[in-house]
Order: sequence, then C-alpha cells, then structure tokens
Amino acid sequence: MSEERHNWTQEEILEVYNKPMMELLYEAATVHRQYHDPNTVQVSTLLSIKTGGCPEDCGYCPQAARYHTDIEGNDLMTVPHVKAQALRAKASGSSRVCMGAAWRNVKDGPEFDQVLEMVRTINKLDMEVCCTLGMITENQAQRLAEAGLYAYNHNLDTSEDYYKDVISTRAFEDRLETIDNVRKSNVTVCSGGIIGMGEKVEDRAGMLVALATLNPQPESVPINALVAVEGTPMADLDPIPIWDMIRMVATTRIVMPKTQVRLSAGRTEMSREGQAMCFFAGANSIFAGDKLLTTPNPDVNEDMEMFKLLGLNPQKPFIKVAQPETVEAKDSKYESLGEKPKWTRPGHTIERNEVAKEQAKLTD
Ligand code: SAM
Ligand code: DTB
Ligand code: SF4
Repeated sequence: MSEERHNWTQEEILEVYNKPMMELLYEAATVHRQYHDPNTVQVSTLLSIKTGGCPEDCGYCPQAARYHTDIEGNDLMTVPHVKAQALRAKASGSSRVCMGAAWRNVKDGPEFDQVLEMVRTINKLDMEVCCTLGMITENQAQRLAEAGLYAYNHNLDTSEDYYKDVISTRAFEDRLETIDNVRKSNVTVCSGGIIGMGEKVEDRAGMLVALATLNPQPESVPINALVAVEGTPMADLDPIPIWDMIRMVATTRIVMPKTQVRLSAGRTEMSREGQAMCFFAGANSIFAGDKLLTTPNPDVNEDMEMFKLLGLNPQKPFIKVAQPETVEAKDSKYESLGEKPKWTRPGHTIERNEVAKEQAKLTD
C-alpha cells in the first residue's frame, strides 16, 4: 500500500516524473486503485460569481484589470442566480460547485456576507461547495466553514522559484498562509497549479514538493494547462504536449495518493485519448460546462459521451469527507472582524502598464 509521505524531495519527484512512460503509468494506475475507484470521476462546475477587474498581476489571468483582454466584467452575482446555476449543474450530473471571485483577498462586509449565503444555499442542495476568493484570514475561513463550505481553492500555481516570474503583487508565502488558515478550519484544502507557463520541469517538481510536504496533504489538487488568453503576458506561449499533462497527473497521483487529482483547465486542446490517459494516470475529476471561469471548456454532452465511451461514472458528493453542517447567519458564533489585510505587497514587475495600473488601484 502506498502511504502518504511528507518528506518528498525535488530530486525524488523529478525521478518519478522522468520515468519511462509505461513505468510511470503502471505505477500511477496502481497507486490510484489503492485509494480510488478507477471508473469514477467527479464532475464539478465552475461559477464565476465576480468576474474581472482584479488588481493582481498573475501573468496567466484574463481577469487581471491591467491586461487588455476582452472578457466582460461583472458585479457579484445574486444568491438566487447562483442557486439557479447550481441546480442546473446538479441536474447535469455535477456533485460540486466551485465559485470563483476575481479578488486579491476577501474583505469583510456585505459582499462576503452574500458569498456566505451562497455557500449556505448550495450546501443545502447537497452539493460539495468550493470557493476560490483569493487570500483569506483564519476568521474568514472559520466563517466559511460555519456556512457549510466543503473546500477552499487556493493554488500555488508554480514553484516558489518561478513564482516571482508569474505574479509580482503577492508572495508565495501569502499563498501558504491562506492554505494554513483554511487548514485550521474544517474546510478541506484544494491547491494545485498550472503547467505550460514557460516553467522548467524542475518547477513542476518544486510545486509538487510544496504541496506533498504539507501535512496533511491537500484533499484536492487541480492541474491546469495554461489557457493562453490574448492580452495577457502569456498570450503567445505554445500549448504543452499532452505527454506533459499525463506525466504531471501521474506524478501528482504517486506523491499524493489519497488526493482528488483534478484535470482542470486546458481540456479543449486535449483529445479523448489524451484525457483517457490522464484518467488512467490518476485524474479523478473534471470541470464540466461550456465555460471554465471565463474561457471555453468542452461541451457537457461531449463529456458525457466520453464518460459513456470509457465506462466512467460521475462521483457522488461527500464520499471522501462528510457533508458539513450549515449554521444560519443569525446563529453565527463568529463576528466579522473587519480585519485590515496584512498581506505583503511586493512591487509590480510583470508588465508595466501605468494607466491600467492606476485603474486597478482604484478597484483594490
Ligand atoms: N482570485 C482568486 C485567486 O487567484 O486565488 C481565485 C480565482 S483564480 C482565476 C483561480 C485559479 O485559476 C488560479 O489560481 C489559476 O491557477 C487558475 N487560472 C486562472 N487563469 C488561468 C489560465 N489562463 N489558464 C489556466 N489556469 C488559470
Ligand atoms: C483551478 O485550479 N482551475 C479552475 C478552478 N481552480 C477555479 C479555474 C480555471 C480558470 C481558467 C481560466 C478562466 O476560465 O478564466
Ligand atoms: Fe486572476 Fe485570481 Fe490572479 Fe486575480 S488573483 S488576477 S482573479 S488569478
């Protein structure tokens, strides 16, 4: 039985990543079967509850205000709108809803209260609720837990070394601190990253070291292939070969045997055969629906055809961790602390654009 190990080194992970493909696949599939049903894949749905206008400078992201992308920004969605979307997702086989907001960090106040109500509403539909709202404090994590949040997504995105070349408006340690704040609550941790941003194989291994050495390891690790969006600094990067995705998924599965490995962004560029190899290598979740947060995703019907072809069944909710209880707002034992964010703000160095930078400051 492959055990959860917390002392993985970069050299060891590179050795796994670089194994001959057939060895790697066999080992990953073997580990996968020890902890997961190989014929079950979770279907999750993304909901962008607040789109665009983000003050951060993540070089891959179409939602950063400073880059000139043509996404349509929106104010925070209403609770009934979110409920309607969640019901649609459930009807099409989804067992998890992940709500994303283009925020640097959560601020206490009416908007956060509205998000807490969204969490309560979706948990009552008996779906796993995940949020990805940027950096959060321990008090905010506790309040989300109390509302019934199942998971919080906060990606490390890449290795600590390469991080500065991708994002300069916050530090890698800030991400670790948020993950630690989530860990102190009952909410499960979802953290992964992106490949295809010009990083070296060593950076992919470095990111996996940072995730695998967390104790406990994240319950969920999304592996995204960069969706290169016009207007972002990474617009001209070439798509990664499918073999890199397969290697990354297999390595993630081997070093984090119990985690839910999510084959996330980039599936529109992948063939069915490529995706099937990823499932064989240990991926056990996809995001379904024709949109991720702002970029295209395969059509749901095509995904369901793929499931049929491969004999895959959608995973039911709460098979890994019990459903959290929801406490109503009026019974909450936590106060909104109105905390002033204490996150670091290193200088912005990714791409100078003074006009957009001033606008971003106004929305911060
Ligand atoms: N603002 C919050 C944050 O950054 O934590 C939450 C939303 S953010 C869009 C969630 C994740 O989406 C990022 O951490 C990144 O890993 C992924 N992502 C964003 N743009 C992407 C792209 N173009 N290609 C692949 N993944 C992307
Ligand atoms: C994750 O790692 N990938 C998802 C989810 N977590 C929030 C988001 C992918 C976003 C891709 C770019 C977009 O659609 O804007
Ligand atoms: Fe995009 Fe999130 Fe970075 Fe904002 S913080 S630019 S939404 S990835």
